[in-house]
Amino acid sequence: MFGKMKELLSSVKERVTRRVEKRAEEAGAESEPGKVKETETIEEREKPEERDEREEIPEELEKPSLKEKLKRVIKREVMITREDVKDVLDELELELISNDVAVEVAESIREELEQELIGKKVKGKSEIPKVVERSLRRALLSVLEPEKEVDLFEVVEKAREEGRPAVLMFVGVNGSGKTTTIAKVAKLLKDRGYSVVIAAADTFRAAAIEQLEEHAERLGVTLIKGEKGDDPAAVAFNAVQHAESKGKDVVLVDTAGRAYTDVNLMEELKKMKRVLEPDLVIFVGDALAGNDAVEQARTFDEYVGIDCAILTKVDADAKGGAVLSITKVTGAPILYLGVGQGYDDLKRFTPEWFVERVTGGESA
Ligand SMILES: Nc1nc2c(ncn2[C@@H]2O[C@H](COP(=O)(O)OP(=O)(O)OP(=O)(O)O)[C@@H](O)[C@H]2O)c(=O)[nH]1
Ligand SMILES: [Mg+2]
Repeated sequence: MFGKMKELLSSVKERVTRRVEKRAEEAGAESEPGKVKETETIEEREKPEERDEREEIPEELEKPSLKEKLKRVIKREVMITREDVKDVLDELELELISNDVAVEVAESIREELEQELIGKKVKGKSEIPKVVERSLRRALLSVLEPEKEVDLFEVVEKAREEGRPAVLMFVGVNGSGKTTTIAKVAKLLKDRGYSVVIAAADTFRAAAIEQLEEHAERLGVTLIKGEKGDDPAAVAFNAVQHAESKGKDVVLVDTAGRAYTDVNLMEELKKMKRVLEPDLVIFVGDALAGNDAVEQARTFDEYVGIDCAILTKVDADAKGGAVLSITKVTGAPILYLGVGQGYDDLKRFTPEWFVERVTGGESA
């Protein structure tokens, strides 16, 4: 998961570090040895082996080797300059884009990084990669910050307090994983003790209804369905009425996959939203579609307004571009990631988890 993204970020860290180190070395080699010594850190001076050496050799006779000089020089404070980072960040921006990161998101990450890095003072070899990593984390977190937080369970609880079922409507293009995700969410909610009704409002294909029937049966949740070709809004509305009359907690509305370029079908979705007044419109996108998933989200957001997103097939996604881009482009948070075909393959998403994962925390 996200292997390529991780590689790319780690190479940025290395390259910036090497640049800054090299410049520090060059600057140090030009300066007086005495000056260099002044900036040695306490830690270095206290190293017992070096103390021993100094005791043996009178200070005025001590001629440090070039290697040693460089070792000391690297302890000096250096300021990161535009020169140090420019090429690397140029490349990073392009590489992010070729990793399916949306252009505006890649630009934003680059700008954040420039602001974070240029002018920053770093001291010592070990501090440079840490500073770069911290800056990377901040830049990534900033594009993952939604306009509004959404918590699935809070939404369900709030509706419950109001004495009505929460209505969650799932939208997305063909094959993005809506039906599978609904089954996973139904399981998640059921495991938490909520009663769930699924509305088979994908009346476009008979097979879609059968697919949901199978899930509902296996999960032990109620399915409200119509016939192939029925008005999807009417089927969903029936499901909500059923849930209201039976005191159920949540209605999950499956909708037919549709091309986001198909104006009629997008209008149909708009109508469904008007009739249902869902608590959440959840965009389901296939992470493997990369930048196209981001464009889909943008268009669904423009037409119907999306409150949050779930990205699927992330188990096979090396690039991570869609995951990194969707929130910045739509303002909507990612709630979960689909990480397999089983009912439990739904992972809670947080920006911190993602950033940790791609910037190479040990466990990631
Ligand atoms: N590996 C993997 N496969 C997934 C995941 N989510 C869904 N799939 C698979 O993707 C395929 C399509 O999933 P569906 O749930 O039928 O997609 P849909 O959006 O309902 O499709 P339509 O109703 O035709 O628009 C199925 O083979 C799923 O098993 C996931 O997180 N990981
Ligand atoms: Mg489906």
